[in-house]
Amino acid sequence: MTKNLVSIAGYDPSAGAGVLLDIKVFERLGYRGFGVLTAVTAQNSERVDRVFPLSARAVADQFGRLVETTDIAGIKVGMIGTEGNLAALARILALQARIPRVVDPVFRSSSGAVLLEKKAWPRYLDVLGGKADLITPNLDEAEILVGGPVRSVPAMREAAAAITRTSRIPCLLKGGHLKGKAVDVLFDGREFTDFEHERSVKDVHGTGCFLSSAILGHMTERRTLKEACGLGIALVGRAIREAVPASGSRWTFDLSRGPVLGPSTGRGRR
Ligand code: PXL
Repeated sequence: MTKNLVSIAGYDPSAGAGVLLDIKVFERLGYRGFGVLTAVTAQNSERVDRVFPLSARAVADQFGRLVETTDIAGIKVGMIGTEGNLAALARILALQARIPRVVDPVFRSSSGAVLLEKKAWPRYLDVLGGKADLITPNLDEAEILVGGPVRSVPAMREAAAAITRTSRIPCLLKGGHLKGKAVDVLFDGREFTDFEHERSVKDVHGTGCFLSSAILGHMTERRTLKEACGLGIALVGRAIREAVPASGSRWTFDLSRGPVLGPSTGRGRR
């Protein structure tokens, strides 16, 4: 049986990020993708113009009706929008402890638009504490979560451990924008793993969404967290190399071509 994965995130009509991208990643990996919207955005490949959050009731009911008839194997959370939706998400995730849950703390877009209202930032780790199996901040988001600069690999290790201590969630801290080498640091609650990778010369929209979705897929395959992160990082690297120009200096993923990429290949289902 094909596994069902759910993205709970924002709607980006340009499909460069958010629920639309997540579902494409799930399906290219061989899963069935489902989506629960937290907010609608008006944006294009250059900037997020406006955010229209949905109510916490709308989020809870979308998810509630979906799981009444769909057996889900994993959940990924991206853009949340509001403090009310953060609380709704905490209730949803707490009831799904038997499946892998990845939370990607999306606070603002690369163009600076606020994607989670600011008053919720300091509460993020507390509210979601113990209710997910991986959290995937980038350097900017880690600085917001720990309240100080995170600009080197040792500082990344310290920040990842601090985030896990506060949230009781293993942390993959993405260092793609680090000066010098590009390295992501995983703290699984016991040990650190560094994933060094090529620095992207392309400014690709949605890499965080892509990565957390790909890692979730691999987590549902009974991989260790370390293996799932390594596979997800390798996959997003490949997708970045194959990304296509969007507009200006920005690039976007093109998942319309090519074979199924992931763990569900080779099982004779396709
Ligand atoms: O890449 C972060 C992100 C996530 N989700 C949605 C977005 C963005 C960035 O613009 O619009 C819906």
